[in-house]
Amino acid sequence: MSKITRRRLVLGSSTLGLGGALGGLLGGCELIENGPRRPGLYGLSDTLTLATQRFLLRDQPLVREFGPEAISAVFPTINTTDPDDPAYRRSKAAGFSDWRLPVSGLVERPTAFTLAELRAMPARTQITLHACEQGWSAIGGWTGVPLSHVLASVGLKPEARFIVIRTVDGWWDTYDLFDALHPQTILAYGMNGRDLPVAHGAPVRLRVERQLGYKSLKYLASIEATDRVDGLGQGRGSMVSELGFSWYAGI
Ligand SMILES: Nc1nc2c(c(=O)[nH]1)N[C@H]1C(S)=C(S)[C@@H](COP(=O)(O)O)O[C@H]1N2
Ligand SMILES: [Mo]
Repeated sequence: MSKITRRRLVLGSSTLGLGGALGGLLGGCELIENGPRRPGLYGLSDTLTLATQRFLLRDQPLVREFGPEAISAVFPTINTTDPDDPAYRRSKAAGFSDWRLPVSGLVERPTAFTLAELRAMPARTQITLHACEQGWSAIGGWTGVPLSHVLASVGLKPEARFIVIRTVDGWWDTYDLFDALHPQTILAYGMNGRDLPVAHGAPVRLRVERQLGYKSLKYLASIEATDRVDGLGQGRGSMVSELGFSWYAGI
């Protein structure tokens, strides 16, 4: 697993360099091989931004973690705060005991995990700064299982390059393995020492700490490993990219 990961990182960063920039200039604007695209100058600037960030962060440094005293008294909730979905409402009423998270696609052993199974996996707690593109930020403590652990437990196939995540409220986003396997990328079921509240994405949300808040999807419905994302939707890599946001929202 770690060998494959290293090879991918090297591959990823070399294709992202000059080749990516030139490709962008020539109008190809492919952010990563088989990855999302945006046309024209946006595509070019996406490519340069990602290439720069990936170079600077090539050793996968952790984002800053705070002590418990730094936790914000109020952590805003925005957009969906209680999904209006019959199956979700039923599951919520049952304390999410019937909830399942299918992990499928390019994996050896597709598995639908229960909340109890995720909780039984090695846990990580991190107190981090959440920055929303809408101009607010807050510090919260998140507990969950690293996505890398979940993917290792189902056996990510060598041809997998991206992780597609879909949510109960119809959001979807994609992550390349560089971000998906980052140690602070976790499937969080706890917040500030308690169960993750419904308003913050219960029973399980994603935390992708090195990107803006909109990449940290709430109300996870499924996880899928793929070798390309340029064929999904409009090829922009996520629901919010189709509304004009950048696929890569590194901070
Ligand atoms: N499924 C889903 N995930 C989501 C959203 C959403 O509306 N639905 N909003 C995003 C945005 S823009 C932000 S800033 C954070 C907000 O998380 P919070 O409500 O816990 O503060 O969740 C992100 N993930
Ligand atoms: Mo946000």
